[in-house]
Amino acid sequence: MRATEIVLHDVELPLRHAFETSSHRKSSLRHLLVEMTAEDGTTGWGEIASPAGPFYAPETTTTAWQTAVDHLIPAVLGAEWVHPDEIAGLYAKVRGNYFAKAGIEMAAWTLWTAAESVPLARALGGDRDSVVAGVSLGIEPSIEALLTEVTRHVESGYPRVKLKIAPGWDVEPVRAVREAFPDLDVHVDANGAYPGTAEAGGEAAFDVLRALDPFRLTMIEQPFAPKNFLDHAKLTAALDTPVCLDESVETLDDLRTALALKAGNVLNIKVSRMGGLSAARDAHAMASAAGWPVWCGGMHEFGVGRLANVALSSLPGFTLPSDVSASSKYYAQDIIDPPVTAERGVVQVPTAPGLGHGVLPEVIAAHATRQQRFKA
Ligand code: OSB
Ligand code: MG
Repeated sequence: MRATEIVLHDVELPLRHAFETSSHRKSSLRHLLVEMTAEDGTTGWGEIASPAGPFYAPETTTTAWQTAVDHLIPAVLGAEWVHPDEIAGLYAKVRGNYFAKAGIEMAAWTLWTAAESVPLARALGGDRDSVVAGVSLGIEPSIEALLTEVTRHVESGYPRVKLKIAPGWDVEPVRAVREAFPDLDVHVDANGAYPGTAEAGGEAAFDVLRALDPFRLTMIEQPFAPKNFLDHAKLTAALDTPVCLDESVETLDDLRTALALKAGNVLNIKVSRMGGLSAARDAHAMASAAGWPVWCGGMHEFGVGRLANVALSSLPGFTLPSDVSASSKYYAQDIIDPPVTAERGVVQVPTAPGLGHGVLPEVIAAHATRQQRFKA
């Protein structure tokens, strides 16, 4: 297979509900769509779902565009390959930049599965027809506003709710949600906002996290900074509540480190964070073999990245609900047709070849702020 044309689309979609994390607040999102065409005319799509700013990972939309243009697209355009597992090898010399790599590699996966007439989920080793979705709720201006959001999503059938926490917004919101919903599957995600024991306030932060233990949370996700494996290990040993890693695991080597140190006991696998579907599939195999349950995390993807997440979530080790909520949770108009829907929190895995849903070029064009075409 040979990609002879790649078009990069810089697309901004308005969010239906502003989203706030421990670091910033957003009312629209800009992602880069990768349209990859082979010499026989078959097309695949990928999504570079980098946040605009370097707060989740070092990449930004701007650096991802530049890395794709200067390094990844030149390496992939015109190169011969037999299977998408070979794509990462084409730009093996490029360090990091996992979001940019993931979008390019995803386009190759959807291109290849379209050409082979096989659904993306099956090609990855998925064996489920549907996957269970959870929602991720941002930091709200008040506990009342948070309870309104939780209620809205529980009433629309989502069986799991993840709450973003940060120092100062942790024990009280968790207590309020637990009191209002005694049996709900609730977990929290700190995006690394708590200081570790080598930093000022680290001991106090440890006590706050310990105070979350009685609330029967399904997990505490990424309390400490990405490279702080040791405090994650210390917390894992200290709590009954499982500890989940997100930002810490960008590579299979990071995962080996986490497994060896017992720096958690659950893994959030993000296609974007791990540089693509092949690495995400391999992380799933490695974590599952070690007995860690996994789930698929999201980056508020548009439909292309969302469908890749749905396909990945159909693999057997994805035993916890994934962040693959309906397109409509975030976007009034998605760029795929039909949009991803959830029926009482259950999302169907597409059975059509490739990505499995159509892509809407006119919607992409209407929301694109720039487009650039590259030819072999
Ligand atoms: O940590 O999971 C995270 C979005 C941006 C940055 C980090 C995270 C998130 C989410 C998104 O939680 C969840 C989703 O896409 O549904
Ligand atoms: Mg997370």
